Amino acid sequence: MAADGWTPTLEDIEASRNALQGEGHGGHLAAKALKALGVTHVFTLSGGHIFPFLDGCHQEGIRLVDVRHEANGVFGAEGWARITRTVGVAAVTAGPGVTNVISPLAQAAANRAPVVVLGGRAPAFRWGQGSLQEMDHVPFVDPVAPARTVTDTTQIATELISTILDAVTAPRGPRFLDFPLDVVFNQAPFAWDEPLGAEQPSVDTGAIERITALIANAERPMFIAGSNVFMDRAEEELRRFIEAAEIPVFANGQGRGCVRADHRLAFSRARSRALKEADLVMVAGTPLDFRLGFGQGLNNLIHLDSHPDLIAQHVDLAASVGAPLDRALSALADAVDRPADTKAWVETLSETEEQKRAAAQVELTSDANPIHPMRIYGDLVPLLDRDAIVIGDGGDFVSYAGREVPSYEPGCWLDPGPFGCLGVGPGYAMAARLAHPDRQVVLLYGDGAIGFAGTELESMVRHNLPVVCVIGNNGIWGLEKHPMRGLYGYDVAADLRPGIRYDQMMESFGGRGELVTEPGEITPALKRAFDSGEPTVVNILTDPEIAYPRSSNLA
Ligand SMILES: Cc1ncc(C[n+]2csc(CCOP(=O)(O)OP(=O)(O)O)c2C)c(N)n1
Ligand SMILES: [Mg+2]
Repeated sequence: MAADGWTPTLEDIEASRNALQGEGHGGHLAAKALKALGVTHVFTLSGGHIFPFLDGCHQEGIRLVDVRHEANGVFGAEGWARITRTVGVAAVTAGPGVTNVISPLAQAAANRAPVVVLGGRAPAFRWGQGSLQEMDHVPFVDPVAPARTVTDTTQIATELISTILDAVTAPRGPRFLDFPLDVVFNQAPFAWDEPLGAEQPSVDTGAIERITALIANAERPMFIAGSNVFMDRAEEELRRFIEAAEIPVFANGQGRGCVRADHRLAFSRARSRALKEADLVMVAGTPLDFRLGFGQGLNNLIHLDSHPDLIAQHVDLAASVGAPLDRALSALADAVDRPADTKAWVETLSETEEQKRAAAQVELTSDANPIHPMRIYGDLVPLLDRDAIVIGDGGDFVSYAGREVPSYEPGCWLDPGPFGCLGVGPGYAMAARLAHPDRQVVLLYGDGAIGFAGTELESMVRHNLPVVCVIGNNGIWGLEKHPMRGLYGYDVAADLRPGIRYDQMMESFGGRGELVTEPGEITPALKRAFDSGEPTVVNILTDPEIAYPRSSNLA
């Protein structure tokens, strides 16, 4: 779908009907249905079972983004979905093509990302006789992404349209359809049944009243904005609400940038202090999971999310609203008649924020050699445009980025989220650059993480997607090595070969490479990378002895 985040209405789809008449094989019918929904890109890796989809997309002018491993195609679709706030589509071949995408589907499920995967499938008319890659995918895909087999060529468009509308409607998430070879190669006229419009949950006005009463009595309220604030296009209403109520706001995941980092009510570093001292904690658009201490011990906890199914059941809530966040926050902004008196509280948080910011300067400007990973951010952040899209794939190196890279616009930050699957980077970054060809796209890459999907740097070059990939190359699985040492006094299975020339790997793929070993070389190398307009790896050797100061727990 279009990069400006258009989600089609039933009327839009109906209007496409006449433009998309005709007959075709099943793949062509599917491509017409995708086109009717405004889908412009499909991520894929070829295989005979899905030739009709590839042909259909080619005929209909849908861009195929072909990759080197199916997982990265589905990460691409997930990145597309989470950046454009519309459906991300991938097509994968039967058998191993499908088994290869379980991790990305599970990640899309954890992120509630509207991803639709089209799978090939051995022919129905020979089922049970041992066709190539014959396997019933549905029973093992279904637990991570609702899965169905399409059994009739004439139903392809109808099933695909209703599946996509289901995926993009809160509580959102990935869906899977597979298509037996005979069903997708057969011909049929293009037709679809009108999809049913989904009922949107309404905003509970009683809950809005309770929340405004709690706000009126609060002295130290805080608001945490998570990814569904962005997915529900609620950023304007969020800003209106926090300004009306004078509530300091912190961001989680894609909530970053929904209120710009330099807004007077936006905070990040004072978060743990705020969580400890707040007398009212409003969490919107993110689960109350390990990232928020499971919501335990928080005073007057309020949970808002896009759908009633997403509201936490494991903690006592002072109030909750399960409805689209643009509407919930709009109702709240309208209902707040006077701001809370939070002046002293906002000042306290500002002081903490400033102290922590000042304390970080030593590391951000460090001249140490080997390079301190923080120094990379000291040099990188001033080179970023306000709408740069920053993607994290790695351990400690990305944790530093989470602290140091500010977001000034919604949809500028993408990390794996709570499922934490390494290897997402190239898929997300390619999707970001395809969706926003005029913006800086930066992939922050651990040297461990690059091992999962590093050959996709070739896809990045082949598709001419000038992403700046910055590798924090410490020669270790840092986020595992240091905690293991802390726990057992030694570590095992945590080393990589130091100094690997990932820059040369990128050059061999036809892209640009830069090796950086001195702190003073970081800024010039990054500038050259941004100016080059070519996909570039900036391979920065960093100090393996530096461990991210970590307090979070696994459970
Ligand atoms: C698919 C997958 N496998 C393993 C892990 C566990 N894990 C999380 S962070 C990490 C280390 C990452 O190392 P690197 O990318 O080099 O970053 P660093 O911590 O060294 O900065 C590992 C192995 C994971 N999150 N995902
Ligand atoms: Mg590493």
